[in-house]
Amino acid sequence: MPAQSALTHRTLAGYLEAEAAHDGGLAALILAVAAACAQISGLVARGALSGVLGVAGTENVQGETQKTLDVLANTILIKAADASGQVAAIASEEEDDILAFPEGERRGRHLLLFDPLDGSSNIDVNVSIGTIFSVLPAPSAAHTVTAADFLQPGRRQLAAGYALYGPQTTLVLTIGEEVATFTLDPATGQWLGTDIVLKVSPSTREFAINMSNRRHWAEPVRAYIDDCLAGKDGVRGKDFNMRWIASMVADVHRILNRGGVFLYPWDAREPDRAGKLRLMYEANPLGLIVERAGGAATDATMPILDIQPTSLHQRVAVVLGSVEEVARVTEAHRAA
Ligand code: AHM
Ligand code: MG
Repeated sequence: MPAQSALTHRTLAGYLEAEAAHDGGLAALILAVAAACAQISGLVARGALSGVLGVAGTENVQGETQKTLDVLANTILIKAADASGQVAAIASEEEDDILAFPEGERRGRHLLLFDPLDGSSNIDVNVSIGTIFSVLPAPSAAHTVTAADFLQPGRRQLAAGYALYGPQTTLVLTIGEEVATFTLDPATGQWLGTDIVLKVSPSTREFAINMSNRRHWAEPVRAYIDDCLAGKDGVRGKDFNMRWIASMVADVHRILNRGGVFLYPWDAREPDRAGKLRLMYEANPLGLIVERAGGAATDATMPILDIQPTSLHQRVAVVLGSVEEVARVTEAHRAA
């Protein structure tokens, strides 16, 4: 059950003033990103009426067809971050290269990363989607930021968050030690703190995986899921439920509220690729939030947050959620 906290109806600005008092630039950047998310939420809510459905007709660096909303959300976030005056450079899932201010024009001390629209396959079918973001420290030297400056392990993130555009628009943010939740009031455009403290329960009876890929999985994943499916009659001795929203933000949000384990493992369809999801834009921010909420996040061998990134758009296998299940999957891989 979600616990109660003293956050009720405190504005995001008020929360940041208290939590990030030592770093006004970071607070201003998060407020700018949150305002961009509120704008995206407005477009999402109006759907066909705001002309955001359908494909843009372009491809991103990963060879994926961009949806209209992928491109719009990307532009809105870049403009907001730029206007905040708090970023030294930006990396986006939808941009081939980083966007950096040239030497001499550099402003903020932060690197901003985002997946502007997570769960793109759900846009046109009116299912929950989201925006994921994180902030890393910029190098202190005055040189123009390069992609190499972004290659910092997830543990170095100064803040991470997501906006979930579902029945309600929710902002989940970690800055400091706790994970805080805000709800967008569409009447005023304000983000208001809600009285929910997200906590991932250590054990669970619910898993999330795209089952249609079963035949492509490595043996430890297949064995783990088969054991869950065997339920009471199998070695686990308990029945499991399954959910798969195909929006990582929405699956993670459920896990933060009621526990569960999420897997997007390596599979044999593209054996040279570590996984489908992106380390810098998806796994690191959500991994930090899940860890801070008492859960665990690994690539099936080691904590996501300890991975030393080697490239900006790097893929990674992801196992995250309730610690007992993540440990079980991770140990099975180590033993294999
Ligand atoms: P996206 O960022 O292009 O939307 O892709 C990431 C999404 C995740 O949100 C989700 O967990 C996964 O892709 C769904 O993949 P699949 O369509 O294979 O189920
Ligand atoms: Mg995504």
